[in-house]
Amino acid sequence: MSSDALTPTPAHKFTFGLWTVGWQGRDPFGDATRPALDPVETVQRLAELGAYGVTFHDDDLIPFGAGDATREQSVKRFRAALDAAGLTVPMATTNLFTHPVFKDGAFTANDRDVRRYALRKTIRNIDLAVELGASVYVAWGGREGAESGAAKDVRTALDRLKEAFDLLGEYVEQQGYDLRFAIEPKPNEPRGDILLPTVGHALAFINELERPDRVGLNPEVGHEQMAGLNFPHGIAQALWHGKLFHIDLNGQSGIKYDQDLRFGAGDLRQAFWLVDLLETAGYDGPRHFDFKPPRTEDLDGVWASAAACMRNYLLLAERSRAFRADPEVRSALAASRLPELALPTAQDGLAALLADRSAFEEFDVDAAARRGMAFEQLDQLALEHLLGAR
Ligand code: XLS
Ligand code: MN
Ligand code: MN
Repeated sequence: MSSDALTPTPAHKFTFGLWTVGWQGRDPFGDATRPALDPVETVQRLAELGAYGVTFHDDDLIPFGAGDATREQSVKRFRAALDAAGLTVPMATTNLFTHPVFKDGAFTANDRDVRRYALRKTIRNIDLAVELGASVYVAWGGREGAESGAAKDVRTALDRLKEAFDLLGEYVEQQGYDLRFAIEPKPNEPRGDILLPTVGHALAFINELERPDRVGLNPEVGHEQMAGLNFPHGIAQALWHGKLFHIDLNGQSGIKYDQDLRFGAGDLRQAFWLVDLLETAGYDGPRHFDFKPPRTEDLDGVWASAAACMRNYLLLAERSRAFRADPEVRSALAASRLPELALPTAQDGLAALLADRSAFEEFDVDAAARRGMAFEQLDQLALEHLLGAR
């Protein structure tokens, strides 16, 4: 494996949220274990590590409630740092969850004033996102949900959620912005149950919007895995619908709280299949890391963890290339009848299918049932490539 293939460069399109390396380690049981990071330093350090860009919530960059002067100053410093480091801002998002005003949600808060405020807060940051060059705007509705049954009328809340995306789409269109929205599903945390809990729920919701073409997904590895779902399968379906607008890469070990481990930690086999999919399916968006360096780490550990996210992605990409290039894998794929799955089931149409006695009347069901699928040999080859044994 050449060391070049493992050196991150901007061409790999690795991006990080300011809030990821900037996480101070505050959790429900403990205080911060690390000092705050200046976004300017984050930009410099990420550029040194080979990243392509940074992303942010409005409040990561400009303290909540700051006056115009502080706002301008923060943006000016950030922009100067980006220019000096050559980093891009492909995506931005809104913090609609930290301030107590959002305790019952933002776009779906029962309190109408809060909903109107949330839309204005989002629109203000959309202007900044576009100014900084973003083409994707993420919407994670962490507080859109409930802990108890009667507290949220889910069907009405979905009306309000649709209303919000329709208004935001109208605004973006009115301004002539080249900006698409990416909904980020999550099953729970911080709310007991969050609306649009999985990729599938969000895909169905998008179809009900006024401007479905402008809205896609930003799935996060750990979020689907918190629901026990197969992340690469979810991503494959998002790609199939043309809806993978962005992606949040991290690690998660099974069904528990949102761990946000560095990419490659947690479920390594799913990480392998995910990279294999992204690299072979032609996904060309940012590889965005949304992780939290554990609170055990000092700042050196933070940068080591960020570097490891990129290195693990590149290692897995290299393992995927080796897997796909192996002649034994090609034969194993054929033995498992993958090429056959790509053939239409009834290429001559329904009438031909109905007239084909070999398809039913003369079909040897027992013989077909006896045929092994050879999946174990194929999967073992994948495992050996993943382990570096081939
Ligand atoms: C939280 C989400 C959040 C979004 C951006 O679980 O992952 O960080 O990605 O608001
Ligand atoms: Mn997460
Ligand atoms: Mn995320």
